[in-house]
Amino acid sequence: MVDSKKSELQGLDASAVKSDFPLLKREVNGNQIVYLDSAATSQKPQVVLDVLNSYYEDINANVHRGAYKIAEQATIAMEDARASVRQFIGAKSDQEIIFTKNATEAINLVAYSWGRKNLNEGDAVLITALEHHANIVPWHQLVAEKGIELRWIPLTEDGQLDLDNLDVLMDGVKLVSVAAVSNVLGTVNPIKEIADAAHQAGALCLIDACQSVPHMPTDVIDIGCDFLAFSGHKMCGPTGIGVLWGRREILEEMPPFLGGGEMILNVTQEGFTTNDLPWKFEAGTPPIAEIIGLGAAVKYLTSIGMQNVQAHGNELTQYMIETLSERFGSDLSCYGPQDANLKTGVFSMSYRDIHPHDLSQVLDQQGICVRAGHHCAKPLMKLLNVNATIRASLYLYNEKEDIDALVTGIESAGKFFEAR
Ligand code: C6P
Repeated sequence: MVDSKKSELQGLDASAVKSDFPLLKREVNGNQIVYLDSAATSQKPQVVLDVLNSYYEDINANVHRGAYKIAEQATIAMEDARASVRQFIGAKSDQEIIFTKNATEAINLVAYSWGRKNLNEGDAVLITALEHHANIVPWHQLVAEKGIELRWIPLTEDGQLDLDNLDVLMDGVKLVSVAAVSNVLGTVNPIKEIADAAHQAGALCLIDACQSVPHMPTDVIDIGCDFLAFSGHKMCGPTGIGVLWGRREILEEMPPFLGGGEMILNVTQEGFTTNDLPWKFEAGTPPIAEIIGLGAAVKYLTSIGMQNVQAHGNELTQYMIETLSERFGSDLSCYGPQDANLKTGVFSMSYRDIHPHDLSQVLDQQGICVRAGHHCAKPLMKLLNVNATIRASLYLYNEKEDIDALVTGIESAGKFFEAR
């Protein structure tokens, strides 16, 4: 099915891909929906919806427990999904793939387990000025609890990481934790270079890959990081499922995060022993359907080809940059790099003096879904000197027509507010 939608050379047929996503067929406020909020969450293809349904209809049972047929089938389906995820990110072993609720929980797992064991007063954690709150607040908590220092890599004028003083910033750092792609600016960060610098300084490196894994090929060995966190719901999978990948030797040394069933080998009145990886970090009944759904999402993306997804994203990003500057000139400020080679299809904007929430409401009347607000990146908003922006974000099912619809929508919103 999907094979016909991919060109062996490059690119994909977005219109054919779009037809895989039932929600994109609906109308909103009397208009065909134009979904431009995939950085918040992506839509789900029929194959993922079908797998969720068939789990509940055919093999719904708890995993790693029952010795009966459907329990066995559910366990196999879940562990098969783990293997698909492992392959998708180039990891060496299924034992390194830990299922969490989302990327937020994956980063918190590292902060609670590795951080509380290895960080002490005076140790530094280095993050960047463009991080999502999920990669800020867990470290703030360790500042309060353990007296660690939180350091920030600054940004250049055009929203790239300013790495000029990286050597100085690395001094005394135990962990560098960086987003691969900014959820506000779309900036693609040089994570290989940063992981390398972290290791040279004797630090570990965590990559928040929430906005990169859905959009480009990922290979944890090639990146050279120690941890990688991402969410299933931004990559065609269900909500409620995320992944922490970690290097096995590091995970082995980490204490469990949550305690309960599944994460133990033995429990007595005196204490407990922990299960093997990855279950040591998966306390309680896992989100079985969601894990299986994520496996289906990964297979779907793989069948299209992540090179093709990336190439399509680049093409749309280039088109968006050109179209916005041609049509709006200085009426529209677009934050972050304005070079398609330096960013993904995430566009945070201010249009004239129209408040982003007002603008998004007028766009909604035309069926156009964008996000308005601080995008869970308040330190970055402060640097940009704004309280909120309007953000349009693209994915594999978007077409140039969607960008044209956004442009027309912004123009008509401009006229609407002019007339008031
Ligand atoms: N960003 C956005 O609209 P969760 O909520 O755990 O699935 O993902 C957290 C997260 C972590 N890092 C980055 C870079 C992210 O973009 C996100 C989620 C969404 O931008 C929801 S706030």
